[in-house]
Amino acid sequence: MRKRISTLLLAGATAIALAGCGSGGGSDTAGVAGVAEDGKITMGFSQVGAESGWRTANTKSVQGAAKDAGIELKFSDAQQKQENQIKAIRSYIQQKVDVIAFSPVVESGWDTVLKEAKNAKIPVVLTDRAVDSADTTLYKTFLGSDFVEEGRKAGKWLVEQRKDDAGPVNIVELQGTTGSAPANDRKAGFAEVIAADPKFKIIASQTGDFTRAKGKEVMEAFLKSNPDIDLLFAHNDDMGLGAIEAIEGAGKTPGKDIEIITVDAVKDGMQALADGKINYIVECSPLLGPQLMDLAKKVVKGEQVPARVVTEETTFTPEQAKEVLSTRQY
Ligand code: GYE
Repeated sequence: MRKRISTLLLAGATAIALAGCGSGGGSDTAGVAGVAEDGKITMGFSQVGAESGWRTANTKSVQGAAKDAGIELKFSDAQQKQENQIKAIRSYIQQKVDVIAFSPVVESGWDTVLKEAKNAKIPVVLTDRAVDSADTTLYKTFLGSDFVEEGRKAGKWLVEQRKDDAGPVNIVELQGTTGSAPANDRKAGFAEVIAADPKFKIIASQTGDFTRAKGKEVMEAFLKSNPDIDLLFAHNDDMGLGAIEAIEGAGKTPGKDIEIITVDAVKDGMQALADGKINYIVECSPLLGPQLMDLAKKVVKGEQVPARVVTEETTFTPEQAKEVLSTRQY
């Protein structure tokens, strides 16, 4: 028996060495035996939370793709708290996973824990959101959307729609989670484009933390203090959907009295777009799982990967939403 275990362990060690991977496999004997037989990779994944429809779809995509790729996934939900993500990453380092993937809730404050992963020779893949670390050797690659471009697309639609309008166009903005890459970048991209004409005025801008409840609450406050809102730019569908409730509650018609642009294009958002309550949606795809698993396999093998992998995305008008709604995956 002892001989069998040591043979398995040795075979495991060989498999790991052949794969060019310095770290171990699973944390128990079964995991090690798995490495021995089929070179099974263990990934530690720290998810932001479950704040939106986008996030739920992203979690499903990651979990499904890990299964399909034969990768053992250790998954944790940080409930939108950076300290929870740091704890999860430290625990993955301790468990000697083969690769760590995470979607950083905010951009700053990651250097220390990323250095710990690097010292333990565990490669890190950023997915969905970026970090602002000056040292880009702290992670192997970053897979996700171009959020600045998403903000620009929202701005371009608005500029085009209102080109014959003398203005002013009073805009309120529901920002995503404070300090997160999508909130920072969508805000910047949108502001850059609408700066072309001073008739566009952002009269209020606050975080709704990417949730429906917060989006509703902040929109209610906006409506109370600003009688003349022409348009809402919400950094995701969920906040826009919460805002729709607030607008209806105030006796106004969303999509008409107050136009709405959102980002994501999850099913509920697309339904509201088809119903005319939202006017335009910039797509942001949560289906990152399969690409993430491909990248993870490559970095574990020590293969070269591009420093940045950008997701392909489109935009939707109400007519386009009606066409694709029935086949929307998420
Ligand atoms: O837009 C939002 C989610 O990071 C792209 O996070 C993601 C964003 C997405 O909560 O709905």
